[in-house]
Amino acid sequence: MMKHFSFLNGSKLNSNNAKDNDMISRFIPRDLDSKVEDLICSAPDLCGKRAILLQKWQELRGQKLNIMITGATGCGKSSTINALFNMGAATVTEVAKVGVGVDPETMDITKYEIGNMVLWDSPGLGDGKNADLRHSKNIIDKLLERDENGKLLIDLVLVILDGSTRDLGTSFELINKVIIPNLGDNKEQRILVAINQADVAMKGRNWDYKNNCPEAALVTYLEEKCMSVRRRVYEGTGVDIDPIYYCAGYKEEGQEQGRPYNLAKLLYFILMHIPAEKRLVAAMNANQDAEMWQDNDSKDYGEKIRHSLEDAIGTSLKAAALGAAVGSVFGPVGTAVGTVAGALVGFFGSFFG
Ligand SMILES: Nc1nc2c(ncn2[C@@H]2O[C@H](COP(=O)(O)OP(=O)(O)O)[C@@H](O)[C@H]2O)c(=O)[nH]1
Ligand SMILES: [Mg+2]
Repeated sequence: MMKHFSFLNGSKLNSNNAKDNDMISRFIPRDLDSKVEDLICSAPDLCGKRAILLQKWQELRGQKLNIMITGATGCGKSSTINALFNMGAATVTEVAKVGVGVDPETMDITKYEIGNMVLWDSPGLGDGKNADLRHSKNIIDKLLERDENGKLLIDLVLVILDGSTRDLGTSFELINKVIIPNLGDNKEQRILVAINQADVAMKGRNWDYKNNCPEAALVTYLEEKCMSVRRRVYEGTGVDIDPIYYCAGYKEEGQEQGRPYNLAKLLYFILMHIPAEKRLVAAMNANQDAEMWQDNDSKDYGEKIRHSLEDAIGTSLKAAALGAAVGSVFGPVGTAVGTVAGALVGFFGSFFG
C-alpha cells in the first residue's frame, strides 16, 4: 500500500535555501521519503504526474537487492562489508549451518539484512577439504536459488581476493569451477572480482602511508595482478571480467584506523553490476562516513556514483510518468523529472566525495 502523501501543501521546501543545505549534510535515509515527497510535490511542470512519480519512487525504494560476498577466510570480506555499508543498521543471521563443532571462522554463510538489501557473506575455498566441499555446495545452492518472481535471487557475486597472497589457486578454483558455471546468463554482469589489501600487496613496500595511496611501483604491480586474474579467468571459463584493486582499511593494535582506498571505485563498480533499478537501494545503505570514500585512484567516483543513480532514478521516473521508451523523453515533464532525480541524488550523495 502506498503511504499517504500530502500533495496539497507541497512547495514548502526550496532546495536552495540554507536550512536545506544544512539538512543535506546531516542527511539520514530515514528522512529520504519526506524529502522526495517534498521535492516531487514542489517541482513545477509535472502536469498531474505527481501521484505516479511518488508511487514509482516507492517501487524503487522497495526493490530487493541480494549480493553474495565470497573469498578465502582472511581476504577481508567482513572489513569490506563494514567499510561499504551502514552496518550499524544490519540484522545478522547465521544460515546454512551444517554439522557441529565447526570452527566459527569457517562457519558457513552469514546473512546481513540492511533495509531491502541482503548481503550473503560466504566463505570461499582454502579451509580444508571438508569445509571446501561444504562451502562450494552452499555457494552453488545460493546461486541457483530463485526469488518469488522466479528470477535468480543473487544479483551480484562480489569475489574478494587477498592481494597480499601470491598463490591465488584456490580463488581461481572458486571463480572458475564453483561460481561462473552456476551464474546463469549474463555472467560478466553478475560477477565482480576485487583484489583487497592493496596496501600490503608488496608486504607494505611502496605504499604511501601519508597520502594513503600506492606509489608507482605498487600501481604497476597491482595492475599486473588485475590483468593476470582477468587472463586466468578468461582462459578457464571464456568469461571476460574486469578486476579492480582496493583496500578495505585495516586496524592494527594501538594504531590509527587505516582508511580505505578505492572504496568509491568499488561501490561504483558494484552499482554498474547490479540492475539499474536496484542502484538506489545499494546507495541508500552505503556508509555515510565521508572519510571512507575520499581516497581513490581518480577524483571522479563520487560524481560517477551520483550520475549512475541520477540516470537510473531519472530514467525510471520518466518512463513511469510518460509511459515512453527510455531515452526518448524530452519536453517539460521529462526535464522536471530529471531535475527531481538530480536533486534527490544530491540529498544523499554528498558523502561520496
Ligand atoms: N592491511 C590490510 N589489512 C586488511 C585489509 N582488509 C582486511 N584486513 C585485515 O585482514 C584480516 C581479515 O579480515 P576480515 O575482514 O576478517 O576477513 P574475512 O575473513 O574475509 O571476513 C583482519 O585482520 C583485517 O583487519 C586491508 O585492506 N589492508
Ligand atoms: Mg569475516
